[in-house]
Amino acid sequence: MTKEFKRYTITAALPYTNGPIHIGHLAGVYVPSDIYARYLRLQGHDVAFICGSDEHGVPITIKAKKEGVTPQDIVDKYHAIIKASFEEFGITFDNYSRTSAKIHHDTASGFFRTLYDNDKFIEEVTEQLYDAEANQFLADRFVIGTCPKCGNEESYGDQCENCGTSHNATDLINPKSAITGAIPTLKQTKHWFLPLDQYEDFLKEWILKNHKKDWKPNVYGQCKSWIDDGLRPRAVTRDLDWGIPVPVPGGEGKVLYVWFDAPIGYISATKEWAEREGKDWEPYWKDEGTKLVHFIGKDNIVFHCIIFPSMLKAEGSYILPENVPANEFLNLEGNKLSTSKNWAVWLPDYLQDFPNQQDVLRYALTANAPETKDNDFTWKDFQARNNNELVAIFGNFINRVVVLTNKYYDGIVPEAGDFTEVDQETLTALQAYPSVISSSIERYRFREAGQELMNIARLGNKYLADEEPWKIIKDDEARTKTIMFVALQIANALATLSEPFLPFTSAKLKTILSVTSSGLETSWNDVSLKTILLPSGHQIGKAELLFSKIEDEAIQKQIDKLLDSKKANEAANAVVDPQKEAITYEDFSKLDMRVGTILSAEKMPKTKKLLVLKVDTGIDVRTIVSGIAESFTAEEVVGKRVTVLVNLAPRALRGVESEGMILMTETPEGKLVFVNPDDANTKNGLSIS
Ligand code: B3M
Ligand code: ZN
Repeated sequence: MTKEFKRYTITAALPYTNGPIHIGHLAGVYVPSDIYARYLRLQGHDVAFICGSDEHGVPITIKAKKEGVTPQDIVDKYHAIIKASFEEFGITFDNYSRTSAKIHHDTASGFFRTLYDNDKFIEEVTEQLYDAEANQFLADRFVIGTCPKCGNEESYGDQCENCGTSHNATDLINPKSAITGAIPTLKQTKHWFLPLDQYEDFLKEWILKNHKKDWKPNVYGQCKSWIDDGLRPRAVTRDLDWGIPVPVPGGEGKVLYVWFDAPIGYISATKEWAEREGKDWEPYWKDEGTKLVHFIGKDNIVFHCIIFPSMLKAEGSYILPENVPANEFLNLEGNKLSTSKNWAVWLPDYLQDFPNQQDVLRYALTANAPETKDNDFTWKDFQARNNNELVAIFGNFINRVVVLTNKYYDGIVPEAGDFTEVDQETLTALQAYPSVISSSIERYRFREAGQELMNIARLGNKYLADEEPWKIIKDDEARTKTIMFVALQIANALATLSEPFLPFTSAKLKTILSVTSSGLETSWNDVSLKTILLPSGHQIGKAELLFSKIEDEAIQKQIDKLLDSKKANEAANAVVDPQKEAITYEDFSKLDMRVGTILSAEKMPKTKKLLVLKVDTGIDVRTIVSGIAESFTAEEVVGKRVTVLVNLAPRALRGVESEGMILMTETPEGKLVFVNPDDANTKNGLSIS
C-alpha cells in the first residue's frame, strides 16, 4: 500500500550559472521533474516545484576569470538566460530562485550556524593544496588530478565525474593546479568538516536497511558502494572569496563549500515561494506528511543521498527525501555533451531554431531519456520522433477526428447510437490509460509513460482505420455518428493525459475541442471514470495542425551547426606546440628536398591514416607511405605537386617499404596541409637560399 502524502516538495538540481541549459540538463532533470510536477497537480495534490540558479562555486569564478568580468556579472547574465529559457520551454517551477539571493545567504548561514552551535562540525587546521604562483588554495575545479577510486586523470578536487565519487582535494593523485598548471604545495588552513563517518549508521539504516525498494538501482548501487567504502569527514568550507561567508569566528576569508550551500537553496527557494504565496514553508520541509523528491543527474547522487541527508539529519528538524530518481547522462551524436567543448544543443538556440516546437523536444527527450543507462541524442532520431510519431500518429488522429466532425456535422459532437462490442472494447481500453500512465509516472518511468500516451493515439487510429466512417457514411449515418462520438472521446482524453508531457499541444487541443471555454475540461481521473468526456451537441473548433513535418534540410542545418561550433571551439582552444630544439645549419643542409608529383595513391588496407603513394621525385618513381588518409582521399592527391624529403632512410610500414616523406604541416586551426612547392622556376629541388 503506497503511503498517501499531504503535499509534495519536488526539487530539480540547481543549474550552475556558467552557461545556458542544454539538452542533457533537460533530459536528465528538468523534463522528467516537470512531467512529475504537472501530473501531481492534475491529481489535485499540493505541490511545491522548486529550483533556482546555483551561483557559487569554482565554475563561476573560472568563467568570470576567462571573460574578464566579475562572478556577479556571470551569474546575473546566465541566471536571466536560464530562467527565461525554462519559462519559454514550459518548465513550471513554482519558484525559480538563485543562491546569490539574500534569503539564501541568510538561510544557508543560519543552517551552518545551527550545526556549528550544536558542535556538529570538526574544526581543524589541515594541510590543503596550494598554488604558490596563483597565491591561492586549490579545491574543487581549481585542481585536476587522478581519481583515487577509478584512475580518471581528469578528476576534480571535490568530485570525479567519471565514477561520481566525491573526495577531498588532497586525495587526488598527481594533482595539478587548473589555474597555472603548477604542482601544488601543501599549506595549513582551518576548515570545518562534516563528520560523515558519524552518519554511517544512520545512512545504512535509512538507505540500506530500508533497502529503498523504489530507488533506482543505479542510485541505490552508488550509495551502497560509498557507504561500504567507508565515509570520511568532508570539508564544508573553502578558502575562496566568491560564495557565502563562513558565519563563525575564524571564518574570515572563507566561504561555504558550494555543495554545502546549494542544496540548502531548495529550502530558501521554498521559503521565498511561501512568503510570496502567503504559505507556511515549514510543512514542505519538516512535515512527515510531505513527499520530498530530488530530481538530479547521476553526478549529483552523492550530494543528494549522502551529504545533504546527513546535513538534514545533523540539523534534526527536517524530513528526508522519499526518492532521488537520478538519470544517467545524455550524449549527443555519439559524443559526451560538453559545455567547455561547446558540444551541446543549447535550449535558447533550440527555441530560436524551432519556434513553438517545445513539445517536439520534450517528447524526443522523454522517449530517449537516459533513465537507466547513458543514452544518445541524434538529430535524426529527433526528426523521426516528430515525423513518425507526433505527426503521423498523434497529429494524424486528431486531424482526422476534427476534420470529419466538421465535415459531417459542422463541428458538433453527434448523438451516439448503441455501442458495438468494438466500441465498448475501445472505450474500456481508453479508461485503463489514466492508471497505466499514472503507474509509470509514479515509478519515475517517464519514457514508458510517454509511450503509453502515444498508445492512446494508436488506439484511436486503429479504431478509425477499422471502422472506416468515411466509407460507411454513405449507407449508415447512425453508425457513423457513433464512431465519431467514440473517436471524439479519445481525442478529449488525449487533451487531458498529454498535459504533463506535451503541455503546449494539450492546450492547443483543448482549444480545438473548445473544452476550456465551455467548462468541459476533463480531469485525469474522469478519463477512467466517465464514458462521456465530450457530450453530444458540443461544438468543437476548426482543425489546425498540432505538429508539422521536420524536413531533412532543417536537420542537416543543425548537424552542420554542431560540427562548425566544434571546429570553432577546437580552433579557439588549439594549443600551439612550443618550437622544437634548435638545429644547426649543417643539420638542415643534410636534408635533400625535391619537388615531386604523386602519380597514384591508394588506401593502405585495415588502416585509418595511411595512403600508399607512387611519387615521381625527378630522380626516380618510388613508393612513399604517408599518414594523411584522415585528411585527404586517394583521389584528391593524385597529380598533386608535393615537397618530398628524398634522403630519409627507407622504413617498412605495415610491410610496405616507404622511401622518403611527403612534407606536411598544420594550420593554427589544426588542419593538415601540404608544404606546397613554389610554382616559380624551381628545378627539381627547393632553392635553398
Ligand atoms: N549545480 C549542478 C551540477 O553539478 C549542480 C547542482 C546543485 S543542486 C543543489 O551540474
Ligand atoms: Zn573516479
